[in-house]
Amino acid sequence: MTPTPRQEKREPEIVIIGAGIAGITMAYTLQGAGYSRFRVLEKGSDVGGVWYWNRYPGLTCDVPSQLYQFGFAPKADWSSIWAPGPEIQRYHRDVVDKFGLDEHIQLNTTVVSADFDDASALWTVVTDTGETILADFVICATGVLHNPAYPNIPGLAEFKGKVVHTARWDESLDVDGARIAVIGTGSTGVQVVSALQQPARSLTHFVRSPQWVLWAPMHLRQPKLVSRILERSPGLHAWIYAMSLKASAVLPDVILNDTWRRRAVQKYARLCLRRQVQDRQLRESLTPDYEPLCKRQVVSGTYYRALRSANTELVTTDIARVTEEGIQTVDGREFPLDIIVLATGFRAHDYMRPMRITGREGRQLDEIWADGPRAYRMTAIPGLPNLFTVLGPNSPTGSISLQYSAEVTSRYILSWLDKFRVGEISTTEVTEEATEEFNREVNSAAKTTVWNSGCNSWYFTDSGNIDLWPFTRSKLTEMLTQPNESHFRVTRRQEEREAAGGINLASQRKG
Ligand code: N01
Repeated sequence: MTPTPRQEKREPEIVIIGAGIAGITMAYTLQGAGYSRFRVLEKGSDVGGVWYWNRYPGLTCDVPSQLYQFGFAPKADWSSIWAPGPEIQRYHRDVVDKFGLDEHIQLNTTVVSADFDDASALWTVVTDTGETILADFVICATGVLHNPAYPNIPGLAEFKGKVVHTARWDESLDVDGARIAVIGTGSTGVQVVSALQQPARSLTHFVRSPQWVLWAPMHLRQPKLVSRILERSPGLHAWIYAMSLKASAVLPDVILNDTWRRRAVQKYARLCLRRQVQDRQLRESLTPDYEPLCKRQVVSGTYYRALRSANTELVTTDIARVTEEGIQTVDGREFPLDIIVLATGFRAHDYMRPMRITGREGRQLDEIWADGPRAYRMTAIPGLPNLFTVLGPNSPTGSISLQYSAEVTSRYILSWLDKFRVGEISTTEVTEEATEEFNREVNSAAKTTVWNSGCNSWYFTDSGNIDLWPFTRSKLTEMLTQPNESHFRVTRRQEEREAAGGINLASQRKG
């Protein structure tokens, strides 16, 4: 037998950043594997991530709730087939309570920086509360749709009324009888227009690029009988969840392959517009100049109806400026307003920003990502040892269940942590070559997807890459089942210890 160097066995200190879908999943996975030395730092005053931050009127999940839930925490009694935002937010809180994860979660805590020390192989995480935490591993679960994008429209700051971004909704805002403008027509814009049309005195929807909108009965309730049956039969519930996941494989298929299935969905999108908008001029204004499914598909049962209402106007002329009184378009038209709602989306590729991350040999994340975000299999970044992301770059937003993806990624990260726990490794860092190869494969596969069929969308990074998962769910599972050590630079603990001359692992509280 080859003698192995003496290695210390101990549980790693872990910091998870973010308590949304990804952070909760990671925390649940660690707890289930018997880890206890982990902390989840969350900048919001509750868990839930996007479901905590987004509270705009009309917020609904356009993915059926029996699918949009954690595999480890099935909820039998969703109120609706497509549950409203507040119910989904409550679900995340309930999951945290149910599994006793709260003791690990520190709310109202923004991470300012994370620095890796080469000598000790430890991360130093600094928060805005003045705390300094030493950790063996940092797991960034900071989400994709996290930083709101504010448009650069001249005069916006001078507007005398109220300006609100949908991702930072002001719950004290009185919309009843107000003259409201909504800018933007993604999934959010369409939902908020549908919700504000009735209470508003007038509603003007400013649309720069119209979207295809698939009709679905979004207000359909989940029958009480179904809830009771699912509650009493967990086995059946688990089976239905598994079947729903399996059936959702149709989505990547439609995205990746130009088959009759894709064409059928596209035909349905065109039919929805033709059937619901009889007015020829309005229909023309609402007709996108790109293929259905090119952007993140919008689903709504009420948007076209809201636009047909007497108090609502669609404006596709470009906005010239915002004045003190309202919006002026480039043709000189003035729209007097009380409220401007910015449904202008997110800086989707900012991920962990604005926190400052410094990796091996002082390498900054901004430097590593100078040409846009890139990771190995959504989770590892060259230059950043012992740091992983859950729902990081190339996550399958819009094609595969995010919860499923977070669960698979968390288990993958756990495999690395286990290697640390048993003393097999001290640090692990993905190689530049493996990351490059993965990204080459992604970029090549993304070229032939429907996302690349001729539209602009938040899927594209500034360098023109599509920051999504252009493969199937089985490929995702396969890539994240077992770490491939040949894709990583691994160091052993004894070597590190000797280099550092011994380290003290205690978390420190400053001030
Ligand atoms: O943001 P978006 P979103 N002047 O980026 C327009 C998820 N989501 O918040 O296309 C005028 O899609 C911009 O116009 P254009 C889902 O993944 C899920 O709606 O750039 N307009 C566009 O119309 C979704 O994809 C649910 O020409 C400006 C809009 O703003 C993602 O969130 C619900 C502008 C932005 O659309 C983001 O959706 C809601 C300007 N200066 C959201 N700047 C579920 O139900 C931007 N726009 C699960």
